[in-house]
Amino acid sequence: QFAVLTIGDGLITLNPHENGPLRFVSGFSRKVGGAELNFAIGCARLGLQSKWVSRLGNDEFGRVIYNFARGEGIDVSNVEFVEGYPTSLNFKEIREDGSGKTFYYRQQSPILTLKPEDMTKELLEGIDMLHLSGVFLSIDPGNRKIIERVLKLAKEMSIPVSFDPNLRLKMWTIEEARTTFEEVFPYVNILLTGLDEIELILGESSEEALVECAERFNIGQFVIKDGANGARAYIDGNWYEKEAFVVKPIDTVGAGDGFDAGYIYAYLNGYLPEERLELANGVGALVTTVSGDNEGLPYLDEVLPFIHKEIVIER
Ligand code: KDG
Repeated sequence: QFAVLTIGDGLITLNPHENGPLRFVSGFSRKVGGAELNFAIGCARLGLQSKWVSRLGNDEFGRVIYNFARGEGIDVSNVEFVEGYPTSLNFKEIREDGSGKTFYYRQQSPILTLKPEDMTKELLEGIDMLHLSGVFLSIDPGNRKIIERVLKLAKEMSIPVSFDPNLRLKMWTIEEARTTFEEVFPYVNILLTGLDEIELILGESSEEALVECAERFNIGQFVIKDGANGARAYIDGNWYEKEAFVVKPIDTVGAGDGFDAGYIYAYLNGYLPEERLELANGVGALVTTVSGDNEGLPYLDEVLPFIHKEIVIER
């Protein structure tokens, strides 16, 4: 199978036992999250080889995340435990419609110890897609050097790059994000972005503005996720569109990461543009039906019958 590589913080994610404002919630379930890790899990479940580069605290929670990732079949040979940096936490607030809010405790994330020198040719050997996200970049300005190095290596080695801006305005300002994305976009082959976030990044989200951005940075596949309204993509001069699947969402956090995994799986396996959007929509939809960032990520034999509306008899 094809191999993907991603880099990012792993978090202990605390899912609330009740919906509504966090200040009234007293019970939480300890789960695992992190945008790039969710992506890596999504890819592994679909059957891709999935490598995740990270740093974890040398503590109980670090072990939880490591064992979880390993249990999902992710290549964790580039995940290290570091002293003096506690594993990051994320408390989630969930509203009645399933949408979520994050409250981070990650000021001293273990991933601050990752260095540009950790990005090597050897790390990228055999990789078919390098997937990066704005979350990692938002953690520390120093991470730009790491991303610059891995992007240059990927270019040298002709490895395509997918990127999800994953704009987190609790982590950095829109100005910082914009300046950083200007540096990253020229390396990106596949951009996977939410409609609302690209509107914040570009200041508008008209079709002309999206095409202008795709052309300015020479982004071959410019994919727009719009949740329950479906997804669109501008690919080599043409627009493609696919409606969303109707589900009853209970926790939408992580749906975008699932969408990305579905899209990249489909692209690597030669699916046509509309089929890529369809699989990605299917993965994203299924994520929202289960509590937790990644528990709902489907295996291939779950998502295919779902998107083709096949009846699965279980008895
Ligand atoms: O996409 C899901 C993420 O938002 C969540 O897992 C936490 O990585 C995370 C982040 O920093 O937002």
